Amino acid sequence: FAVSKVESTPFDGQKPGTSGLRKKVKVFAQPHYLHNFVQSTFNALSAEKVTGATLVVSGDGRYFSKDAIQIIIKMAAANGVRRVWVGQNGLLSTPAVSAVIRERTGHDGAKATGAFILTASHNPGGPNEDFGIKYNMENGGPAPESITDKIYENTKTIREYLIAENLPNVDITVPGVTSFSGPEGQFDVEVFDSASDYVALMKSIFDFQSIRKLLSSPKFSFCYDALHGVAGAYAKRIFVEELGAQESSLLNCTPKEDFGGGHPDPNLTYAKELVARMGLGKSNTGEEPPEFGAAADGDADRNMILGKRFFVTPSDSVAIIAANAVDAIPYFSGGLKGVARSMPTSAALDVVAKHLNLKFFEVPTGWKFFGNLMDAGMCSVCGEESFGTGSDHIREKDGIWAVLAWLSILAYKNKDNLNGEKLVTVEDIVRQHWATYGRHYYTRYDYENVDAGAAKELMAYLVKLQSSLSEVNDIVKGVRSDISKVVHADEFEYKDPVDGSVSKHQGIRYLFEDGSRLVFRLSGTGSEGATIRLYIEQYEKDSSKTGRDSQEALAPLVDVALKLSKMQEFTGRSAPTVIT
Ligand code: VG1
Ligand code: CO
Repeated sequence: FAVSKVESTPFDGQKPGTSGLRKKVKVFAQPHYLHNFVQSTFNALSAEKVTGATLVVSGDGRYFSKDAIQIIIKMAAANGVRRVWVGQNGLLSTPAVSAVIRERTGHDGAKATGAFILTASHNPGGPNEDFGIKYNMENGGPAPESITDKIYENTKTIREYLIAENLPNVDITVPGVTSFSGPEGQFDVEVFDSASDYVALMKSIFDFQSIRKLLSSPKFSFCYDALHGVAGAYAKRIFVEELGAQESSLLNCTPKEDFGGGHPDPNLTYAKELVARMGLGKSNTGEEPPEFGAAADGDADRNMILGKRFFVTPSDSVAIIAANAVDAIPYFSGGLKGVARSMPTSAALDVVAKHLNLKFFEVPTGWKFFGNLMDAGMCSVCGEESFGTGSDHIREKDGIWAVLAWLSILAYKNKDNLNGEKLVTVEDIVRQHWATYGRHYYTRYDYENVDAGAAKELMAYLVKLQSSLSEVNDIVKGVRSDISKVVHADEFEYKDPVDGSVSKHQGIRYLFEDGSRLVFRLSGTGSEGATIRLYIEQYEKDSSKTGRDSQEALAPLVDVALKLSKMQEFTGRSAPTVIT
């Protein structure tokens, strides 16, 4: 093949957000748009990460992925990359990409040093919906801010990119190696099975034998909804082939370019079919729900865990996994190195860390901040309120891992009980946890697609307000006299304990005397307008009061949050788009 230099001019707004660059397909499909971003990424990396390197390129299979993969292959070849690895049909979940970077050895002994992951995660897909791209590093984790800032700077000044225009399209539907020869030598594209490296890793972490036993118990029943995302490519292999679950326990497990027209976001609003099957919400199916249900997002890094007629908040989920990991999961049998959560995630994990005397970290939103801690051996289990849970087995959150973790806990709690009267259920485990550690009532209000200017004004107002506690408390008292005092408010700032880098403006926090918290931040993953997220949390230690309905328990605090932020005044919205 030959290398062409193509002239180009910068596009506005190619700044990677919380998790890469996400835009409408129509934006990505413009001539040069994807090319500029990919070249800007190559230019942001050190030379040895490009020249002669091995890169992974794949994603959740959403619309435009196939075109994007061919473009990136041609640009990689032109930039001197030695090998590109592609999951069969271009499919690799985000956690599987992380695993492939860390674990896989190529047919010729090569190891990968980075990846382009093609996904917009939980955002809808299709010609009129979203596409996304992000770069992951040698450790298998998202590029740190130092790199994403550089990429953004490069996108603002780019004048040309390199591409092997006459390189033929590679057939990515069949595993195998295709070799080409270019001006600098050989270039290979290796297509491989999307699941095998990831499945092997899961088998090395969990006791599949005991999970298999649980799943085969007549008293246990299981259901998994991939929402037509890439998790489907793993669910069949792991849950059915390895663990013996019934094929009929899998919902929407055929990956689709448009996620069947749905919103591949595993929460009570969007995972409608699963929610109904689990006996939650209004659309009860009338049948006896399964004991356990779970869902994933488009790229399979998120998870929602449900019991029969019971929802586990993600903040509780990570705390419960941390509390049980050493007993229930062989990978952790030597103990946990530490635990971490993102700032808006509830403090349920903090309480576990204190009880178990574990190192604890609070980081800004987004998985990239956990990676440094893990690389330094300071953190084993971590999570976010946004349905993200994971561990140091890779450097991304991991949806299927979380399900296997819960199945392991259930298997452990029931190990002598599989023929007994009644199984210990998901709900039992959560209620037991609350009884021991107290309960963090928690909810998140999302105001999606708000006018960007209005959202900025609201945030600026809150930043200003935050500096005067007396003013804040006057407002709080005026709304509800039965709410405790705000004792601290700030804009969250994080200093990475490993490399000392500082991340500012990570959300505004109002901390109350009784441990309650209100957090406001702007989303960094949307593709249109702005999304305001309001996180509301209240701690209840008294075990006689941990069984309330959470929306009801939090109503007074919600009231305070909405008035404090003048939400309706700024946004014109009387209600959030989504409540989780
Ligand atoms: C959201 C979540 C955040 C998560 C991020 C990426 O970001 O709040 O916790 O890490 O999505 O998840 P934001 O900036 O919109 O609040 V995924 O599954 O979209 O890669
Ligand atoms: Co995701």
